[in-house]
Amino acid sequence: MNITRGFTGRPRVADPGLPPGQYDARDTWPVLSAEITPDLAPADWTFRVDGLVAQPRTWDWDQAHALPASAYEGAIHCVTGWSKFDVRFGGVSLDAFLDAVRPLDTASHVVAYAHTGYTASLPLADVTGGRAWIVWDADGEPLTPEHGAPARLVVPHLYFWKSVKWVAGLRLLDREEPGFWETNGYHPRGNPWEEQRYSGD
Ligand SMILES: Nc1nc2c(c(=O)[nH]1)N[C@H]1C(S)=C(S)[C@@H](COP(=O)(O)O)O[C@H]1N2
Ligand SMILES: [Mo]
Repeated sequence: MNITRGFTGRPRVADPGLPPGQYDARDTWPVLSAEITPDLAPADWTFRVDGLVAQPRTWDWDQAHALPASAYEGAIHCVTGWSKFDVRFGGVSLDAFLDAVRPLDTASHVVAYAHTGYTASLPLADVTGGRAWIVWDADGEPLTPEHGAPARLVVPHLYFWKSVKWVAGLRLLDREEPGFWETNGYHPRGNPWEEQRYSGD
């Protein structure tokens, strides 16, 4: 007799992929937005990189899509506790944009900002070296508006509040300039593996 087991997914206990204090959101993808979801068409989307760079630049939708395609497949971790595994985000590596503007040696931090005004602060080193993306697809489909369409930042090795939806640009700075959640007591870096949730963690 054949016994068909239900799909059980990944183990619930002591999952090495799960950072401390996180749980597996499984098939759900919660939406966390401080703003009203904007109605932002690809034709209205632009992405600018400026501040401490040799050559500030703005890309439109077609120009951004002309850069080499790059994908991230793996987990994301929200500071409220959920983690989501095996998400595939398609877009362009942030390195492609940064290489074009040539960051100055004095640049140490970035503020990533949205077309809606939301901001997040990150060390520059966390968005270089193939660890950050501007993405427009999730699991092979265009991002939905509530998840950041037409394009969002994804910095999966940090808590997901750094991954600005409806992303409009990055400003390179020589100091940390706290963004929306960092101003409200959250950690300047936000490494989930070290459980850097709040300032001082
Ligand atoms: N513009 C914008 N980006 C944002 C947020 C936000 O409120 N506004 N929330 C952040 C937080 S706290 C998380 S966990 C993720 C949530 O992304 P999701 O709604 O696609 O799951 O987006 C991040 N990026
Ligand atoms: Mo979050």
